[in-house]
Amino acid sequence: MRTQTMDRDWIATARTLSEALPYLQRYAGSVVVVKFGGNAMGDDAAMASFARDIVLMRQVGVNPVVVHGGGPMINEMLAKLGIESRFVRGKRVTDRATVEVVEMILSGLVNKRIVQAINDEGGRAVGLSGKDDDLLVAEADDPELGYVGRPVATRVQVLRDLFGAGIIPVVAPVATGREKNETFNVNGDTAAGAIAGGLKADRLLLLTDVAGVKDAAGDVITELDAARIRAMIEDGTIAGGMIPKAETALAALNEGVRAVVILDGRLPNASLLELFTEYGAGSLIRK
Ligand code: X2W
Repeated sequence: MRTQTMDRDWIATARTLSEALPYLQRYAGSVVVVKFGGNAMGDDAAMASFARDIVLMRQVGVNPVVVHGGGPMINEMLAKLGIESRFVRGKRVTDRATVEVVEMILSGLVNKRIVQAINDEGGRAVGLSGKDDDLLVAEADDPELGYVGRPVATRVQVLRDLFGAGIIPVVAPVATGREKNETFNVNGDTAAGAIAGGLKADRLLLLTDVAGVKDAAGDVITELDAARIRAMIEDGTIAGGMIPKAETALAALNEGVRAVVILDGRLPNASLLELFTEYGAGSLIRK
């Protein structure tokens, strides 16, 4: 609809678009892997807003890949089925009954919800899991954890094929194994890191529910290198749920990802803020 009322600052809107040009140029043709965690998913409005950001990225020539989690949704279904959940070092202890629920919820319910949200915003999303075309191959991480997988190989050609067709891949963190008929539950951050590594992505965005990596005083560190991350894990400044994210960042940088950003996915348009404005959201980690 056309309007000539200045009921909002249209001139500022136009200026914002103009100022984004250098960033749009910088990221055109790049590969950006976005980890969308279950805690960041929120309500339908938050889902739609996330989907819009992804569609916009694709529209301006970025090749986005969404790798999602869904821990809270798995918890809910396990509770309904009367199966107990236990976490060891941030990972779900996964027996045979649990891995079946994990695959159903992640590859089914959560994956299709995100695919649909992206399509509803005018994008073309296709959902897959690590089993599709052997995208993510894992082996048992730790005998104590059961069917929890540690990624040992990726086969990312299917993602490049989808990019070429203008399609946004949405990946559930369920992996296949080296033996026939194996299924592994992979932590969403770990899966996103492995896929970003396989693609040698330009950016891995880990959308979480905290503002970023914090120093001992509790302030967000906007830019840091791998050595500082390692030191902060060692001295305990990085603790709890930030440990797997920080370790994912280190592994991804090692495999050739250019930079990893840990940022608050609850901020409106968090990924656009990070990619297309001078304001870098969250913590940027480089080698
Ligand atoms: C996770 C997979 C889902 C996930 C789980 O079973 O909950 C392991 O813990 P969020 O929402 O990103 O936490 N897998 C091994 O990572 O979900």
